[in-house]
Amino acid sequence: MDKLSLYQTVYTKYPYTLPPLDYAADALEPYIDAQTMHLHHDKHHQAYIDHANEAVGKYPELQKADLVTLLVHADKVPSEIRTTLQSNGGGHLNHGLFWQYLTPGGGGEPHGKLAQAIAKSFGGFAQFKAEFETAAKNLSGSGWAWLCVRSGDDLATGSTANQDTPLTNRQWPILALDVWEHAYYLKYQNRRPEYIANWWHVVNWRKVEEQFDKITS
Ligand code: MN3
Repeated sequence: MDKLSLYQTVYTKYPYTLPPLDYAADALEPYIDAQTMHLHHDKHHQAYIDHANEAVGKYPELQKADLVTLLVHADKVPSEIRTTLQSNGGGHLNHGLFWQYLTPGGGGEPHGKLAQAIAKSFGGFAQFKAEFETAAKNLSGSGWAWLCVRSGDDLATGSTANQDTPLTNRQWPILALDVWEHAYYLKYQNRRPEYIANWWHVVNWRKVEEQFDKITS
């Protein structure tokens, strides 16, 4: 099966729509505050969607393709909207993943096959965590930190600038962390490391395990 299809959802069909959160905006307190969640989900994410819809709205032939396909095959997107779609379509896809991997009462450590793969790829959970944090902290400017499946059950941490997606490089994200300032500035100001440290408390490992199982099955 084409792994790309695992990232195609009802929300990545044109016209793109905002996936509702599975939890209340204040449910991730005190780690991620309600005001940030409202602005981030209802305003920032919606703006990416609006801009992506506006761009694709001019090209009926693109509307039949899933957004994931358009992002991975950017060469097939007219140059007039390529950058707009990369930023805004990418923003829509990335945020859709980000919300899924958050949950109140999250945190802890993964179990099962994912735990084994983390041990194999990084040496252990603590080593993985340190490597992921380094990727997130060292990213200069705006972007995302990722845990991705490379091939088989081999895992890697990494980052992308702006709204780029690891899917372009055929890496399969199973965990996403938004390190744009809009994701944390209201509560944490310039303290990105503190935001990252607190974000671990709301990671939805059950969802990450599920995605890992789908990608590797
Ligand atoms: Mn964001």
